[in-house]
Amino acid sequence: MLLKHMLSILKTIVVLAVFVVFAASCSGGDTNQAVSTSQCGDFITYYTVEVISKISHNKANFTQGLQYYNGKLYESTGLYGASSLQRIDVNTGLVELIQTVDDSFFAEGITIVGSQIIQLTWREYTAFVYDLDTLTQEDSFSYSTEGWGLTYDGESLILSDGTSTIYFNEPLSFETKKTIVVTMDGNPVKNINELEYVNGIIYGNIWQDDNIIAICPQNGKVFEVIDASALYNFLEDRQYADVLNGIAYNNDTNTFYLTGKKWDTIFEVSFVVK
Ligand SMILES: [Ca+2]
Repeated sequence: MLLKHMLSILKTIVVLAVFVVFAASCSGGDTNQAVSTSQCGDFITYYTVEVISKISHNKANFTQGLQYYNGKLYESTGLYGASSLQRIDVNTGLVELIQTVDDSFFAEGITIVGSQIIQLTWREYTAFVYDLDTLTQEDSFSYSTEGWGLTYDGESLILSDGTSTIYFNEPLSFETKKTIVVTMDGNPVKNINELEYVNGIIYGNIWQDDNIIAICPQNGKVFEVIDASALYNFLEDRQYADVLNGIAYNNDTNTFYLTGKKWDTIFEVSFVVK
C-alpha cells in the first residue's frame, strides 16, 4: 500500500515537471522578443509570407544588401562594374542617392552602425564605410573572409561568407570575437547570404533557395523557416529575375521588406504561420 502511495506521488511529480518544461518551452514563441539558447533551436516553425505592399525596384539591381532606416531603404548592389550603394524612398520607390563603387570591387552586404553604413565586398577583403546621410565614402578597412551578408546587433558586425559559418566581429577592428555554425536538424546549412538581425534573431537568405531562415544567435540552430517562393508570382516581369536576396526590417510597422537580385519589386510582407 505504501509502495502504491509513493508511486502515485512520484507520478504526480513527473507530470508536474513535464508541465513546467512544456510551459517554459512555449514562452519563447513571440519572435519580437529577444530569445535565449533554451528558447530557440529545439524545433522548427514553418511560415509563409503575406504581401502588404509593393515598392518598385530597379530590375538591373543585383541586390546584395538591404536595410531599412527612418523611411528609407538602403541597398547594396553587386557585380563588377555595376556595384553601388543606393538610398530608396520607401513610399515612392524612387532612388534618391547613388554612390558607385569602383569597377574592381563586387559589393555585398551592408549594415548601419551609428551614423555610418558599412559595405562588404565579395572577394576583395575590403569593407567601405559611408556617411549615412550623404553616402560619401569616409573610410575602408580589411578583413580576412569572403564577404556575403552583414548585419549588426548593437555589439557585433554579424557576417556571412557563403559557408555555414557566421562571424561576430568587432565593429571597428573587424576582429572575430565568436563564430557559430548554422545547422538545421543537425546538418550544416551552406550558402548563408544576406542577413537581418531583429530583436535577438538572425534572419538569413540562403543563396539559390526561396526559404528564409531564422537562426539562433547563441547556438546557430535554425528554428524558423519562411517560404518566400510565392513572391515570384507577384513580380511584374519574372523572366530575368534572379534569386531571392535582401531582407530589411521596419521596426515601426513590424514588417519585413524582401526582394531579389534583378527583381522589379521590393515586397513589404508579414510572416504567417503555415
Ligand atoms: Ca539586411
